[in-house]
Amino acid sequence: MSVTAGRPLRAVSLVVPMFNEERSLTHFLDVARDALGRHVADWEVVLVDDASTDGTAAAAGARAADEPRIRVVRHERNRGLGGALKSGFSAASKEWVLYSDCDLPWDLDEAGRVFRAAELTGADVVSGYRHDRTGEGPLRTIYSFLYNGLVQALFRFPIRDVNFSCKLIRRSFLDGLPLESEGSFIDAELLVRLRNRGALIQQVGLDYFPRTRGVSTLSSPRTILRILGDLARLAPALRAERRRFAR
Ligand SMILES: Nc1nc2c(ncn2[C@@H]2O[C@H](COP(=O)(O)OP(=O)(O)OP(=O)(O)O)[C@@H](O)[C@H]2O)c(=O)[nH]1
Ligand SMILES: [Mg+2]
Repeated sequence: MSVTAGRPLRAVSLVVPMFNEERSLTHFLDVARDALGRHVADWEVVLVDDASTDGTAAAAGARAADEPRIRVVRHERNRGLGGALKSGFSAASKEWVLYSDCDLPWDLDEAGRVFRAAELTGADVVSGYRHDRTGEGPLRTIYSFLYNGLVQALFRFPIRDVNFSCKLIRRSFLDGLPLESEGSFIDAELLVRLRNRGALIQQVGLDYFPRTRGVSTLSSPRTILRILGDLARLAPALRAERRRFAR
């Protein structure tokens, strides 16, 4: 692959948070292996099983036994999306970390475009956004719109789709990055802290496919309340951090 700026991404860790994904996992890994094989020279998949209660652990273990590039990190108790991502980031060993969900909300073959955006622009972070998110249903579309607006206003940050699970991050920016959220505020905290530290962030539009396998677990009122709690708790520190790094 030749590029006009930067250099082709050579090594990528794909980090995948999972809770009760036995019905999605096999298909996800088949798609991921093909896509990564096409677009990067050196890859691994880090599956984070957040104390699933179905057959996820067994299915993940079986695939890892067959394919040394697939690794499994297991939590003894359910921590939430933030807890899982932090474990996955710590376990990831490659130069770039791509985070995505197990229910394939975007075609992983599009990772080629995501990698290319980093190569062309020299970005440290590429964050995907949904061209059209109305497939989530009207209520969640409204929640997403309000949440994105809140994060944009509070942190003066023109990010289009905070919670979409397509984020490519240069590993050196993750090393030593303090991340506190254990729940779904992690996406906002992660992006804001990276921006505060001067990471160059590019955004790439993607087609969005609502879940077709397994059950939805992150759209509950409990998840939303946890996001708002973390937002209230962490916003002052995140805003102060921005001013500190700007000096
Ligand atoms: N670590 C962790 N991950 C979870 C938890 N619940 C869901 N996930 C994972 O987070 C990703 C997104 O979860 P989804 O249930 O698809 O949430 P969503 O994308 O907001 O909603 P739908 O796509 O409509 O189901 C998937 O890979 C899940 O397996 C959890 O309690 N802990
Ligand atoms: Mg989903």
